[in-house]
Amino acid sequence: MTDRSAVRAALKSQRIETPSWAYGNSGTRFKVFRQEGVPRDPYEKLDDAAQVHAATGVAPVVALHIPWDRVEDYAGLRAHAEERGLTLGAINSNVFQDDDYKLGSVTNPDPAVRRKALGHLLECVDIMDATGSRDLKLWFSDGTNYPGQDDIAARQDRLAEALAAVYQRLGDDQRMLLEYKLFEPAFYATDVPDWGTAYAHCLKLGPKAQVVVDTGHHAPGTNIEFIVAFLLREGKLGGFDFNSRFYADDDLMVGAADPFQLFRILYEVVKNGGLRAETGVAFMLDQCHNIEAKIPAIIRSVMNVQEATAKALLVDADALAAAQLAGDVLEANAVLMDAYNTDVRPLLASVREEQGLHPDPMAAYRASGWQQQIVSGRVGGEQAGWGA
Ligand code: PSV
Ligand code: MN
Ligand code: MN
Repeated sequence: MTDRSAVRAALKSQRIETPSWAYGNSGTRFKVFRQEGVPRDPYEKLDDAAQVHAATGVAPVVALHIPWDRVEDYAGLRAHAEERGLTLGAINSNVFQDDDYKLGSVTNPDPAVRRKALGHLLECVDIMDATGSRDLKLWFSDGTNYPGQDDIAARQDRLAEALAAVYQRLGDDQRMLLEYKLFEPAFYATDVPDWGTAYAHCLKLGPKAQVVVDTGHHAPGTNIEFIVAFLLREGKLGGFDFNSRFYADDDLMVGAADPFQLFRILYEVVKNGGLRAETGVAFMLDQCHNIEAKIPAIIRSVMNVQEATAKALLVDADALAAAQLAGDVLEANAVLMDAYNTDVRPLLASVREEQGLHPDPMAAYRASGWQQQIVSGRVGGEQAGWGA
């Protein structure tokens, strides 16, 4: 039997970090569809994030992407967040949008480009000092398109050198999260293509370097929950970039394409202690809402993570352990599936009511009138956008 009060407490204490870029306009390389009422600057993105937190009660942290969220005064941005009950989360570096980075950033054969990229990463740590952020999230688009284009091992040396310089600069309470991705934009060899590469670099760097698992960054069929269990066991899982995918890095709403996979991942998180705050596992979203309304899509995503977490918490650990010990394959599988097949929506509704929230976050947002307010109020100026 699972302890229902412990389940309720765990659901109340989970924190889900939303990405600033999900509030802005986004699209594919074919077209960005503009939406009415979209934020015009990072301050308005935080205003929208505050609505997601108001509706769900579990999303008080917002990740920033630099330079997309560049402002003059980061302490002022932090104050703006705090006035709305938010804190600023991971600072996502961006060394993938300048012409200079055509052949790579920190792995570029040209030392001048490498210096420029490292300068940006160090600037991101300065920004963390001002925003109070704990995490620097590093994703490198670096890689090659053609065999022979560059020396694979030399690129690893250059990467290690840059990572070590950034690691040196981190404060005592700051971490760096290294994100891997199989391919795109590099199509032949990506410099950080998988968890093994990220893990090996983080292991050499030390305890403040951790791996981040973006759920959209694997080959089809990859067993992501295995990676999660392994990294947690090694104390090297820094967090997630949650999203879902049908084909490649689709950045669709988490839990939309494969809710069973999300459950399996969260079961490994729960089982291996990753829900405990002291493990530092960050539950971040990394999504784009190209055709659907953005704030409700982010609320839905938060709910999807909560539902998968609730199901994972409901797994009867004693019954599962007994079945596993007995070698009862079918029973062990049935215990897991029982939890997955439970409708946890009433449980989550009652947890929310206990927290003084509306039982249905989507309805709460609809009733708030915020959408109408931003559509009529945010006219003029440039809408903030992904890649802007
Ligand atoms: C790269 O595909 C990525 O997942 C990284 O996290 C980037 O920072 C982010 O997407 C940009 O949307
Ligand atoms: Mn990501
Ligand atoms: Mn991605």
